[in-house]
Amino acid sequence: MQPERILIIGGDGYCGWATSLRLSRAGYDVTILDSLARREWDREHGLDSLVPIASMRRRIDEWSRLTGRTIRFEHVDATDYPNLCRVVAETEPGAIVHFGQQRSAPFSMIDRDHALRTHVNNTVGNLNVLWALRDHAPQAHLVKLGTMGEYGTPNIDVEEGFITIEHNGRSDRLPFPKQPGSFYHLTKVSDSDQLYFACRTWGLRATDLNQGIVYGTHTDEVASSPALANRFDYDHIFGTVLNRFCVQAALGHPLTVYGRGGQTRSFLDIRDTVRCIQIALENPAAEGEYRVFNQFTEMFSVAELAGRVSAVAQGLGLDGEIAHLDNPRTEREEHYYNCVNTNLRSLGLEPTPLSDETIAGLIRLAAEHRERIDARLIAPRVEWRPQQPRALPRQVAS
Ligand code: NAD
Ligand code: USQ
Repeated sequence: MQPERILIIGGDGYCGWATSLRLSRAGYDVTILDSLARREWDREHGLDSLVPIASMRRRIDEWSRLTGRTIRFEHVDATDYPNLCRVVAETEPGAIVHFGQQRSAPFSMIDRDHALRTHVNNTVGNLNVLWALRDHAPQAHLVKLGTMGEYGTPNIDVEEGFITIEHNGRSDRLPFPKQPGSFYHLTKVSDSDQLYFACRTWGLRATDLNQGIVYGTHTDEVASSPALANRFDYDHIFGTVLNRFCVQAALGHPLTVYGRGGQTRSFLDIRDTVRCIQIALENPAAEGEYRVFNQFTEMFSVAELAGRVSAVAQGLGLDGEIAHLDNPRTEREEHYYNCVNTNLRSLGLEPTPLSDETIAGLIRLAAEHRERIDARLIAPRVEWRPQQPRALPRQVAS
């Protein structure tokens, strides 16, 4: 039997690269489509991965040399509809995994331009993927990366995508209310609506993976050669909280807790990200089905995470100091938070809990690459509510 062909959009990124290698190793015939926009955004903002990452060509050659397996690469932007359709038609995928979006909340809040770029990139890209599926691969299973942040922090338990509501004596199962916390998170809400509509209307099959915050970097495959290394972001735009805290601890920089740190979020190890994607692929949605899996394994407040990292850092002879900064974001710092995550568990996910060994490993990794850390990139600079009035747009001012 031919191996299942799979198209991975955004396969050069943090989650996408680790997943591409895992699926290739598992026997899937992998094609990566990526615009390499993320590398460009890094250059534009003076950022760089803590761990050096090889070019896409070098990555793929190294994988082929080590395993004898081929991964094809298409340097295409999902917003370029003709080329996206060409790749989908040529690949004839059994499934498409869509990671390929601008994924930083702070990036989307820098100014109107960044909010707009995020919306065009993510929303047009997602619409294009749906139309390309409809017209060129209608049987393919779409596995789309959403985010737990779509739900916000409601004062009730967060269900997996849908909630049964009783109203005026009638009852219905309806999409769970969404209260996203940034223009980036808003794009994911729009994507979810688009997916649900496309499944209802055209009979597409889709799994929306509402993923929590990913931490870590190593999976067996990316750890097998420096040329296969995964990116690891620590800066104030793309770095996520736990990864950032570990780099800060290694540097002797106080851990940057925003506000009181009672903000609670969902988390998972990148090793579980790749397992979850594989589980979703092995158990595809039915024709016309739109389903949502909450993809996380544990919930922590930011203050709890800072405490965990601080304790491990001190055990390694580091300061592990914790600082409470004025919160640059508009978000609740104390709130109820309890999210359901039974769908992936019931399909066989065995969670990897956050361990002190994992935290220590990340601190050591950061120490190893200490000379690459730019301490100026740590303090948050993007304000959700800027204090200063902005200048008029240029066309008006001149
Ligand atoms: P990343 O920035 O490391 O990777 C995204 C990749 O997509 C990059 O290689 C980029 O070049 C590519 N890309 C972006 N726009 C594209 C376009 N229009 N066409 C083609 N390629 C494009 O991000 P990541 O951390 O790997 O996140 C992957 C997905 O998972 C995103 O959709 C993100 O919203 C979601 N997610 C990430 C996290 C996390 O903690 N990293 C948590 C929840 C959800
Ligand atoms: N935070 C700090 N200190 C820091 C960085 C962050 O206190 O130095 C706080 C933030 O205020 C926020 C929480 O930590 O309350 C999480 O922030 P984050 O930057 O780690 O995560 P977020 O902006 O939510 O975005 C990340 C990914 C995004 C993904 C999302 C999953 O960048 O792609 O969608 O996590 S979720 O949060 O479930 O929506």
